[in-house]
Order: sequence, then C-alpha cells, then structure tokens
Amino acid sequence: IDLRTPPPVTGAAHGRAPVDGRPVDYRDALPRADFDIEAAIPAVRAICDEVRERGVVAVTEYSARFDGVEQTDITVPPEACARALEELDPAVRAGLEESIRRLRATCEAELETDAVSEPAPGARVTTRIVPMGRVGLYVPGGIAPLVSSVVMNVVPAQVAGVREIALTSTPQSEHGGLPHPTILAACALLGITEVYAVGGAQAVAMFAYGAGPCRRVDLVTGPGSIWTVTAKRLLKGIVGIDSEAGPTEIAVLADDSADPAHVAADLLSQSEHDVLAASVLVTPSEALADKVEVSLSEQVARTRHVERIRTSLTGAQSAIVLVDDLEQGLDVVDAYAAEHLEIQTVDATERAMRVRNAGAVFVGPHTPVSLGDYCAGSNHVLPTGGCACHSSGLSVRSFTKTVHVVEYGEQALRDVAPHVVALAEAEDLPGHGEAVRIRVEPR
Ligand code: HSO
Ligand code: ZN
Repeated sequence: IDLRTPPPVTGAAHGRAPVDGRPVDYRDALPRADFDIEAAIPAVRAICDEVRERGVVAVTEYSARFDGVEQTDITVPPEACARALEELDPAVRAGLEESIRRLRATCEAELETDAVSEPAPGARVTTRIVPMGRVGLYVPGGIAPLVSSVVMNVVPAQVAGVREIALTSTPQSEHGGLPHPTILAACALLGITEVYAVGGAQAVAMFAYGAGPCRRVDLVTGPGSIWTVTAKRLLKGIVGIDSEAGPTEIAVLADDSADPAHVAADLLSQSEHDVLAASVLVTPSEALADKVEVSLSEQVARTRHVERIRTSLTGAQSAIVLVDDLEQGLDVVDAYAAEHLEIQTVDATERAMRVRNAGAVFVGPHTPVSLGDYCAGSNHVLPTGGCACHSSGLSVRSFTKTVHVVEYGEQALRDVAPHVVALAEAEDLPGHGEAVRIRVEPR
C-alpha cells in the first residue's frame, strides 16, 4: 500500500519560513476527503422541502425509496426496544454499560454552574446554564450499526438535563423496517422511549420541522453520511446543530519511539469505517514511515473489510506526511485539525497539551482511538473536515445554552444612566436613552 501518494509534504517544500512575510498555511498542502456537500445540496434541499410540506407522508416515501422499507408508522414501539435488550448478547450489554458509566463520569465532571457577576454595586448579572428543551439524536445505521453512537449522543444530553430526548436511526429491511436491534437495545438500556425508524436527510428534516408523531426539536446532533451532514447544514438556524461530523479521520503524530504496528493498526481501524475515511501519519522519521507501510500491508490483508480499508488508505485523503521535526509536525496537525489525533512521541503529554485543533487527542502508547470510540469516557461524536478549528465534539455543553439574567437596583441604574444616554445618542437612538432617563430623572 502506497500511502505516500499524493507525494509526501516535505519540510523542504513546505518549510516553516514565512512566504511573503506570512506564515505557511499547511492546510493547502494536506489531503482531505472529497466530501462534496455543495454537490449534495440540490437533492437534499428537495428532500427537506418535501418533508416540510408533506410531513410524515414524505418521510415514509423516502424510507421506501432509500431504505427499501414500507412503513405504516415511523415510531418504534417501546416493546421492540425492550425485547431487543432482553435478547442482547451479555458481553455487548456489559460493554455498553461500561461505556455509559465512563462517559457519564466525564459528563458529570463537565457540568457547569451558573456564574454570577456584580459589575457595579447593586447590579447583578447571572449567567444561567439552561438545558435544551427537546433534542433529536441521529444514529447512523448505514455501513455498520453504530450502537456506541447511541451512548455518545444520549449520555451528555441526559446529564445536561434535557427534558425530551428523541432518537432516530435508519430503518433496516432485514429487521422488519426497524433500526438494528442492538441500537434499540441501547435505547432501552438508557431509558430512551421516543425512538423513530427514519434515516438520512429526511430524519434531520423530520426533527427540524416535525413530522407525524415527531414534534420539532430544538437541536439535532449526531454523525452521519453526506446526506445527513448536508441536511444539517441546510437546516441550521431552523434547528440547532452540533458540529458537522462526516467521514471519520485519524491523524497520528509519531516519532521513532512509536511502535509501527500500533500506528498501522490505528490508521487501519478508522479506515474500516468508510472508503472516504482519512488516515494520516505525520512523522519526521522516514524509518518509521517505512515500517508503518510494511506493517499496514500485512495487517490490511488480514482484516475482514479489506476492500473498504484499502480504498480508504490509498485514497487521496490518506497520506504519510514527512516533516522536518516534531515541532513542525505539531504545526501540521494543528493546521489539519483532525477529528482524532494521536500523539505517539517522546514527551507525548506535553505535546498533546499544546495541540489547539483536534476533535479529541489520544496520548501515548496505550491510548488508541478505538478505545475512545467505545469506552474511554470521552465522546466520539467529533468535528471532521477541519471543523475542529472552530467546533467541539459532543459534550454536556452541546446540550445547554446560557441566559443572562440582569437585575439592577434604582441607584445602580442612576449611576450608569449618563453612560447609556451618551451611547444611545452616539447611535442616534435617543429612545433608548429616554427609557433610562425617565426612570432616574424627576418627571
Ligand atoms: N470513529 C467513529 C466512531 C465509532 N467507531 C463508532 C466505532 N464505532 C467516529 O468518531
Ligand atoms: Zn471508529
């Protein structure tokens, strides 16, 4: 497997020396998946419009067309979830329980309390943390039934105190038009009772506009295919969305201290998701790069999903990037803003703490990304496509918002009144000043 196509980005060609006085933007040199949201917009807009206008009728038409299921009801009966939990493999149940326990511990530590400030005597501003009222969680059911994504969506919403949690996942013809039973079992385990069998863009539109039994939500979260990600982008504003989470990505910053077989196994693990998944190794060591390539060839041949993995690893979005040194490597991974970043170098912790852009960082030889996918206590719904430079992964904070509650006493208003009047005058909005003046000056 030649991961070095496109050609490696070398320090010589893309050094840190500023060009025209400006620092080099490594983003231009790094590969990224061809995840063409623009191209998907016309088709997805049509789906969203249909769902807005014709509601659940349109939703079920799309389920028939895209998922091959005939639905009389999009609601999953609670008994189906209960039954799926009864029939769940005990080892999978134990894994889910551990995953839930660890993520819950992190979410509880994330809980914030209201902040109170006193900007002046007699003046108080309280920043209240308020959970969203109703959220819609999307769990993809495409190539693989991502039961772990149920946990990753639900737990932070529950800990945040969201009152109504609805969850949807793709209907599967081989499961009688319901989502995969393991997904339903996880819902039962978490006490989620409002579950729908709807996938794709129509699921996001259902949550945004409401359709049939599903009332509109305040926020939609969850990873997805090009269709759901495009729908989230189109419907943002009508409904809140979390970050855009598209095809998965792993970047590994490694030096000679890393075990090449571990690096190869981790690159391979995320390639298993999708032909568009990106696996990028950034290293100053050609020797390591060589060994990782050899190890990849050996390991890929032994995996179950050889074709998918091979396509992902040899795609333009995957590469080995040779850098001058680890400092430049850190600049490169920061610019890339990977969904997942592993640091397998000497002084890994210190380096990890200097990373600014990544959905999540996995530190040292014993912390593979796939641990985080299931059971680390971290969240795996993370920003992809470079969005980690401005967005965060799912957390309790994703499911809360803040409200400033402002309260001034009479003297406090009197004290600040001249400033308000002056600023209002400067904006040619005298009515604004008057609303203060009328309270503090005798009539
Ligand atoms: N790596 C995926 C999450 C996942 N992996 C679910 C396995 N199951 C995106 O973070
Ligand atoms: Zn994964």
